[in-house]
Amino acid sequence: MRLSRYFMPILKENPKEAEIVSHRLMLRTGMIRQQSQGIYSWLPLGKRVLDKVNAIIREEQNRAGAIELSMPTLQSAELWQESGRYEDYGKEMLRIKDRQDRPMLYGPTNEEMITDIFRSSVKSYKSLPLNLYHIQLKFRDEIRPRFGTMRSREFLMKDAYSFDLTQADAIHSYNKMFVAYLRTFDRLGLRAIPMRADTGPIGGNHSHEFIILADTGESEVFCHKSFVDFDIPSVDTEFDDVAGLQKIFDKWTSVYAATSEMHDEAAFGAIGENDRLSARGIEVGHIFYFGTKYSEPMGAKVQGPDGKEHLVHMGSYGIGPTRLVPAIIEASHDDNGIIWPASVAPFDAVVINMKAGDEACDKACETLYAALQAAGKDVLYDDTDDRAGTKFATADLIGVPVQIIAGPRSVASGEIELKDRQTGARETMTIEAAINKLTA
Ligand code: P5A
Repeated sequence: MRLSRYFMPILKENPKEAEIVSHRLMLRTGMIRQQSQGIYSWLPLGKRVLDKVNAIIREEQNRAGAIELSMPTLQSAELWQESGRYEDYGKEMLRIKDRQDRPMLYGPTNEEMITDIFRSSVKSYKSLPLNLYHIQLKFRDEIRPRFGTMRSREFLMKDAYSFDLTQADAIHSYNKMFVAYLRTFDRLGLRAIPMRADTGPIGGNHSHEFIILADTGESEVFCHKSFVDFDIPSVDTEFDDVAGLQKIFDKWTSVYAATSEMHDEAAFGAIGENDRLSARGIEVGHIFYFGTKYSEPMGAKVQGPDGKEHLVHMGSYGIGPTRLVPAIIEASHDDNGIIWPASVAPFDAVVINMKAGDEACDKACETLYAALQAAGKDVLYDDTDDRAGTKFATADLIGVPVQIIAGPRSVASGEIELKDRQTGARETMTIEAAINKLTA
């Protein structure tokens, strides 16, 4: 992508309305734009990051055996009247009428809709286990939307829904998502701690929130420090291995970790003083097992091996991609801007032409740009006629992991400079060596 043709509306000043660093940086880099309270557009730079986050979520959901579909944002109130949640959900639900005066709503979650899809076509235990998910916009009319897309009214959610014949099978489905979440957050460069959590309007009594520790987090959390050393399940994890997954779950829940709603002061106090961590955190995921809470009122049953009808046991599993993007920034930035983990960086590298219009600089940059693109890399080419200082500041601000700096002096001797955004380390090398290094 040539910066001269791109749409990346960088702000020179720090936006006043932004209270936390991620919100400030997302506005300054032109990743997002507020359209009305708690409702955001994702501009091209932000959209690139969001897509990369979603791709990782999707890969790990698929690996765990979940199957992607797509459900609408608008739902009929009827389904929610069936489950009994239409009244219960309160003011957070945006209620709308269509032209025939039929009550509709903008979905805050999809338990009812997926249960309806399930009951309409699954009749036998032989189709189980089943886990269906989508990545779709939700709307919750939060009293206090704030911190940009961290807590917005319209937001993206990956929501998965599992269906099983028995409670034991449903726990295995829960453990699959638990493990998939550990892997997902790790690949996003985050250390997420699963914590016993309250279930609120979703329901059930077996639930974990996945929390990223951050001073700006909205939740108050309490846990044992040892989480930092726990191993992330490997890519070869066998998701059908019931005992194996249970072992991972048991390990990750073997020490104290709870959100404030579930906090047990006595259990926490029993931990040695040096091992106690009382901190703030950002909830990036939340998983629930709620048994037959929806299958019962909505009549979602399958025929079991005994020939009898059984209500299915369900769970639901959420991740907030539009919250994850600011959470990653909270965890990874410095005074100059964002430091993206390579896995979600909007571009793998930025080529900085220090003197656009200079024949040798242009030629060196075009060579680098073409070679890296041909190797499948996402490259931003700063071919604008801005001053070099502005270009460096922009490159640092948007946090692309590798900067390739081509100035007249180095290019004259066939060389460029590579700068690592995270460490600040610089290396001078030939253009060819740089291409080899970055495409290896
Ligand atoms: C689980 C999937 C649910 O809604 N039903 C389907 C269950 N869970 S939840 O905890 O309420 O939400 C799941 C995740 O969505 C993100 N999230 C938000 N992100 C941004 N702005 C919001 N207002 C918001 N509300 C929820 C969180 O990451 C949460 O863990």
